[in-house]
Amino acid sequence: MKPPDDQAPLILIADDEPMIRLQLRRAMEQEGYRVAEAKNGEECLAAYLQFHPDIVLLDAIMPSMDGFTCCHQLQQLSTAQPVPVLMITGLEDKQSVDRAFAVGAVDYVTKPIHWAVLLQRVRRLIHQSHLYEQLALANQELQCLANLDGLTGVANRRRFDEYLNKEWRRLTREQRPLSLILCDIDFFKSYNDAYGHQAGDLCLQQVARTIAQTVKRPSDLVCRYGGEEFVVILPCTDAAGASHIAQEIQSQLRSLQLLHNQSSVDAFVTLSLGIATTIPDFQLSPKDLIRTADQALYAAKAGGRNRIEM
Ligand code: GH3
Ligand code: MG
Ligand code: MG
Ligand code: MG
Repeated sequence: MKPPDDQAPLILIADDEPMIRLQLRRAMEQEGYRVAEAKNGEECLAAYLQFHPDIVLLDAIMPSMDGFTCCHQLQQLSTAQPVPVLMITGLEDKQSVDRAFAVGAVDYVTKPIHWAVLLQRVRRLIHQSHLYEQLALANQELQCLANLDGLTGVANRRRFDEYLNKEWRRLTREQRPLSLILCDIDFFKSYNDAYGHQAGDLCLQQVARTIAQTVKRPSDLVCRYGGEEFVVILPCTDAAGASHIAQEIQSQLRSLQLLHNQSSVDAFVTLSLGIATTIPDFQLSPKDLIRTADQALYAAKAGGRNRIEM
């Protein structure tokens, strides 16, 4: 008999007959699995929430909550992953089999138990359940990457749209302000021409990092809006707050002293910044806020660059 370690798969056994539970426990422990037990459906649900087993071996007929109801409720607990339930029951009729699969069971074994078959099925279900978990994790990572800009590591345009819409709806409900700061590097075309495209990319990375480090709240989001444009979403921030942050971005970037000998406003890389603030409501849309920030940015460019307009 393999001693169970605390990494071993955990099997939850739910059956009202103590003898069956004992036999199942012995068979599972012999394979090196850990075991938890429940006497009925209610206990099974509680044990599932407490222990998060890898799979559930579930009897169909039990007093109070039966296996069908329990299986159905188990599937409602997690939206991420179906709970792997293997029904073990004396019921052999088609109706019971169909009902078990209809409530979410993934496998069905009849009593008297054919032990070799049961063990193979348990092994396969555990394997599948682990694959499913790995897939879910990989998917999460992909989701995360799909929201980031490859060059600078800040959020991309797609994430910007998604987050702005979400915060717009929230702040419409809460009637609190939302600010945007649109930042555009001054004379960046001539920066590329003077220092080369690779240096340009490095410059974009440094500007992105500077903005990201200046912005402090967890709810603030820095995004790459376009080529050399960045946008900061500042929920629950009024015009004065946004203006303060814009000045801070400007001065932090200035202190980096990134040389730009083709700029006619400074010896270093500078930004023009446009701020827009509103209390979102149903008459307006995020597009209006973006347009206002864009107009402010345009005014900053027209007014001589290296400045903030709102
Ligand atoms: P302005 O002060 O009016 O903003 O002038 P500008 O030269 O910055 O503006 P313009 O829109 O004419 O040029 C933007 C430049 O940004 C052009 C493009 O070559 C450069 N650019 C855009 N994306 C990237 C990128 O990913 N890497 C590099 N190195 N350059 C980029
Ligand atoms: Mg029973
Ligand atoms: Mg631009
Ligand atoms: Mg520019």
